[in-house]
Amino acid sequence: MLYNVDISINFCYNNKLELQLLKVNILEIDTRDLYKQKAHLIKTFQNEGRHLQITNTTGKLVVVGDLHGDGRTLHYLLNKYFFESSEFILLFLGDYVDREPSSWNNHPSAVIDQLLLLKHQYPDKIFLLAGNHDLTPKRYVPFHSEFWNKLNSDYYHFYSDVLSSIPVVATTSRGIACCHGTLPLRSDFTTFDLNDSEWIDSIWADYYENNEGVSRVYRPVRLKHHFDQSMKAFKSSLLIKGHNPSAPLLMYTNRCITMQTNRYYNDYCGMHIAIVDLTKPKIETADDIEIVEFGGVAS
Ligand SMILES: [Mn+2]
Repeated sequence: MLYNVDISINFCYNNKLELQLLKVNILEIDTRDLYKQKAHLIKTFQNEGRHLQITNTTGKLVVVGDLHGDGRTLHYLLNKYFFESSEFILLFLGDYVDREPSSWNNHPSAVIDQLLLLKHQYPDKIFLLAGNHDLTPKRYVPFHSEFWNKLNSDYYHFYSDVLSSIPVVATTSRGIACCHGTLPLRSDFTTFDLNDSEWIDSIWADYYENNEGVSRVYRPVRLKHHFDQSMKAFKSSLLIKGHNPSAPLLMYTNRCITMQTNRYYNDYCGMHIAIVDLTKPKIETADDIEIVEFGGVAS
């Protein structure tokens, strides 16, 4: 399938609604090649494992939170941090599908298609982690998904097979762990099978500062002692995660960052990315990295 999506970027750098039109652009996405690469993509992800280890000690790592179909934001980031400089590698924290702009209703896969094409082209520079929306709704908690519900069975199997093979946790060699919802409580996995509840629970769960009010939430709850246990298991000091737009940006004395990077939640929690200098010998807290807040991207 060959299709076009409008990725015109109206970007404002501050919160004063000062919009600056940066680029009017139509992106052509050709998925014919992508569908032929299914086996190769699955193999690439399987080789990374559920626990992806980023061993680079040069350059910068840009960590991007939930995109939720926000192709304009993706293209702003790719233009700024990928196509124009070779010093960056990009890690995406999952939830690529659903909640895309209504004008994209006919192409709800535009963001994930683009990311998979990039992964195929630059396997050592583009890294993807799984979010709960990227796994088929029948896994663990059924939820309404605009993306999965619209796919015919051929496409359904392509995305289901490819997305269910991507890593769940990433760590760098200098103290950073990244995931979608929470880290698993242990790191010694012997199975790649996502049906292992430890994987699925961790993708769906949220961290809380304390027990207050958590009895009302339906997703698995993780508290500080879970966080400490997981961070020890994954030998990390700082966690960068997405998933929960209600979580504070910083928790656990600046050792847990929660970000969204899409316009859908912009009014709610803003949009952030994290930039990690991979040459730094040791990362302890959020103070050791750069968190960039967007002013907003107009629809
Ligand atoms: Mn999520």
